[in-house]
Amino acid sequence: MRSKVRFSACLALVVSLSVAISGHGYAEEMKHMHGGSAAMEMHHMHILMNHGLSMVAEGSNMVMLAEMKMAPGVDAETLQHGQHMIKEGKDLITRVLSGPEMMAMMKKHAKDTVMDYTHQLGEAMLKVTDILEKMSMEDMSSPDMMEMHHMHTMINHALVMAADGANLIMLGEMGMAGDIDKLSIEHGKEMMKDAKSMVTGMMGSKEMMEMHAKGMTPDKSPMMGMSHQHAEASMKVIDLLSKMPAASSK
Ligand SMILES: [Cu+2]
Repeated sequence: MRSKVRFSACLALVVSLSVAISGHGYAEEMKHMHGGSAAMEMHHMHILMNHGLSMVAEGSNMVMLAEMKMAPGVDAETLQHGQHMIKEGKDLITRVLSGPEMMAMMKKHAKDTVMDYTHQLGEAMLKVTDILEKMSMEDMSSPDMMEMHHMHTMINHALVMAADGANLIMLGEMGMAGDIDKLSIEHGKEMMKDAKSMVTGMMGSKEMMEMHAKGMTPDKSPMMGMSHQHAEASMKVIDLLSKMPAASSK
C-alpha cells in the first residue's frame, strides 16, 4: 500500500516535471492543433493591428474632446495624449505589416489568402488613420461643427467595437476553451453588427440630412467632405473585419 502511494507521488512528480520542461513541446502541439503555425501567427498579427486601430480611434476622440475646450485644466494634456495615441497606433499597424516577423512569414506564405486579407485590412486601417490625422479638429465654433465631431466620435467608437468584436471571434475560433468559445463568437458577431449599424445610422440620420439641406453637402463643406470620407473608410475596415478568415484557415 505504502509503495503504491510512493509510486503515485513519484509519478506525479515526473509528470509535473516533464510538463514544466516541455513548454516548448506544448507550443508545438498547439501549432499542430491549429493546422500549422501560419494561420495562428497571422491572427496574432490581426490582434495587434486591431489594437493599433483602437488606439488611433481613441486618440482621435481624445483630440476632439480636447478641442471642444470644455476643461481648460486638462485639455492640453488630453490633446497631447490623443495625438500620441494616434501616432503610436499607426506605428504599431505599420510595424506589424512590414516588420521582420511579417517579412519572415512572407517568404513562405506570400500567396496564402490570409496574407492577402491581412494586407488589405492593414491598408484600410492606415487609410482611416490618414484621414483622422488630416482632419482638423480645431474648429468647434458652430453647432454644426460640434455635431459633426460628435458623429466622428461615434464612428470612431464603431471602429473600436468592430476591432473588439473581431478579437472575440478570433479568440472563440481558436477553440481553446470549450463551451465558452461559442459565446465569444456570438458576442463578437453582435458587436460587428452593431458597429455597422452605428455608422449607417449616423450617416443617414435626420441631423445629417438637415445639415445637407442647409447646404453643408460633402462637396461644399470641407468638414462634411471629411466626415463622409471618414465614414466610408471606417465602413471599409469594419466590413473587412467582419470577413476575417477563421482562425483555422490558411
Ligand atoms: Cu453628411
